Amino acid sequence: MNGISLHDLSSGQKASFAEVSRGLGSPQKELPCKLFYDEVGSQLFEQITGLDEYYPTRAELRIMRAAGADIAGRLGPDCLVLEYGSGSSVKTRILLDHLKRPTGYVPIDISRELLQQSADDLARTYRGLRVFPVWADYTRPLTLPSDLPVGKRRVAYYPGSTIGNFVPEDARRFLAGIAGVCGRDGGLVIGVDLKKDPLMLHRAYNDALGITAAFNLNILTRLNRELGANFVVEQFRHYAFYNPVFARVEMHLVSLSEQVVRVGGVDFQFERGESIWTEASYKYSPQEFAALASSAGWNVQQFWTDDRGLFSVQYLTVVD
Ligand code: AVJ
Repeated sequence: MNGISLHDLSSGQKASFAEVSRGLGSPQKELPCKLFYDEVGSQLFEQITGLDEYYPTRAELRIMRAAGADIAGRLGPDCLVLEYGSGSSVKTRILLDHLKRPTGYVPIDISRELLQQSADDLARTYRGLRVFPVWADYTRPLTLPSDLPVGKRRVAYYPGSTIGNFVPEDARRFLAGIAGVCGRDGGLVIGVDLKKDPLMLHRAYNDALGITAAFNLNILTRLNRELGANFVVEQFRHYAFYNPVFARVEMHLVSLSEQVVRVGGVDFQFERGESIWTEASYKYSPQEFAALASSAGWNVQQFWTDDRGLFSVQYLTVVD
């Protein structure tokens, strides 16, 4: 069975050599964190969400279960739901369980396999729900399918605190872009991880089982496969820490030796101890996020948090 057909923007397909060589060629080497999410990486991420130390997913799920009815009530009936980075769509189900007559659901994801699977699963569970999966790298401008149902309003769902992966200026631009996509009367339900004890953050990105390390290192295996690179994975160390100056967790892959790595026919020199910066995960105070949202054309209407104040789900509306 083929399942629902994907709207294929083919940008999520393969690591781009141009992007990778630009990143590895800069003084502080870096790789875009979207490269984590190949098939293996997406599975590793799913494992991360179940780890004892990784509090965000559980906290967000608890908030969604407690506030689901309230959220759906605020969104109102007949809305078209667009989800950025839908992944396994687990949290989406809580939203869909409460939403009144959604006119359609548009999951957008970079991982083809996960997108196909969850789109098919959702369509099977929610009989009558029109699902329009879009396979795309949503960090780039994208053209949505032209045949989307109209409904009363467009609302975006952006859970997981993936907004934290953008540096604040890019986050602002991205949020402003969503405001444009949703248009007048648009809404956004977004998961935002909050500032907290740095040791708790440290543990969340340095789990005892080493799943986060495997997730980080998998990016090198992917480049070996897709760009014919020759990274020796054992020659790199997963290194993650919370930087309170920038309020972000940084993940790096640190070279354990002086070495040369060939990627797509080009040599890249590594000093011993030199890092590739693979991810930033910004944490916000409620006030800071409200200011960021406001600079992007959104008003925070409602803020929900868990009993320990670790994570937040926020409902934003487009400023008119
Ligand atoms: C999916 C981006 C929210 O930043 O916490 C998990 C990804 N990285 N462990 C995060 C991630 C390392 C995650 N987000």
